[in-house]
Amino acid sequence: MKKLKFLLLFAALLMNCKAEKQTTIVGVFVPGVIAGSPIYEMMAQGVQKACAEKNISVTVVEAGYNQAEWEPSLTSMSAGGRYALIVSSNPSLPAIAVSVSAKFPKQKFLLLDGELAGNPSVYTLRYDQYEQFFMAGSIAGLVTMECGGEKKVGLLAGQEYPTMNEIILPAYLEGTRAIATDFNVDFRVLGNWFDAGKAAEIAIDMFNRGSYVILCVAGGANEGVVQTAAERGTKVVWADTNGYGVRPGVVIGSSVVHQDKAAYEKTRLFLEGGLPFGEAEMVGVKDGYVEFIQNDANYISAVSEAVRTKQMEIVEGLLNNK
Ligand code: RBF
Repeated sequence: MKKLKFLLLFAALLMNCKAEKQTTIVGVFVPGVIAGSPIYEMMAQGVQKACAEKNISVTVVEAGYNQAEWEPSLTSMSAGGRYALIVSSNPSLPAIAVSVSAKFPKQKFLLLDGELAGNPSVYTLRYDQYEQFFMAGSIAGLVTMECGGEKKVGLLAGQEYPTMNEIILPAYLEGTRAIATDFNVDFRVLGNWFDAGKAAEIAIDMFNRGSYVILCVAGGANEGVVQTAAERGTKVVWADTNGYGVRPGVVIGSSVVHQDKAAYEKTRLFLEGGLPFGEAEMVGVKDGYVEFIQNDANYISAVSEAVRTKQMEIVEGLLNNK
């Protein structure tokens, strides 16, 4: 009898283990920290929403700002074989995932805001950031022209990376030149995604050297630029999420990507068995994933009607493929 009880207990334990192994878990790998970086916050929200609908648990791993630790951290996350899918975001992730994938080919990755085609373990979705930052440039140009300032706008980047140098900066410049052909961009690099104090110092210098508007793409450090602009009576263009509420009257543009929607839809597609691994997609304004937010009360009160009308024409031009 004692032996039977022991056997039953052992069998129950085994079944329990098996049940646990079969549970699907989705992992979110944050290359940085969520706080202050809405692009990561949107990713986590979208994945959580899709998984909640299917009763699937999600584990969020924040890998921190030391980029040398990202690959070892993603490797150990993959090595456990625990996650049916790992979701991450930023243009440096595809290369890291490829090298992890060589060691753990069964691990599947959904990578947002990055691009890689042809790896059977990786699906990527990026946004048309030419459109996103062209609209950021046009609003910066329009607001600068209206205040009668020098034809110069600022861009503060967390760091330099190919998408920044080859798409974001050129698109921003082109956007200003759609307003006046002799605009220039004062481009600065912070060197990290968190130091708001240093960002504020750089912003003071940029405003002193004639920029009236700064676009900030520096994650948690953006707050330093906003603070400086609020003190100086100058302006900020916000990227990725709706930033008008960050400092009403100071933020005069929000050029966003709907990464929450993309993360939700693609995670759901994965859970339904339909995510096309090996493919790389790009979505833009016409698809509804890139948008310049115009219907916000803080935009309407911060920006004149004349400027808003011109900006609307530019946005419509992109929608009509002009
Ligand atoms: N954007 C953020 O908002 N926060 C970050 O911590 C952050 N880290 C990044 C790290 C690397 C290596 C790269 C290439 C980009 C990073 N970005 C970050 C930028 C992000 O991918 C995107 O380009 C911008 O948010 C503009 O949409």
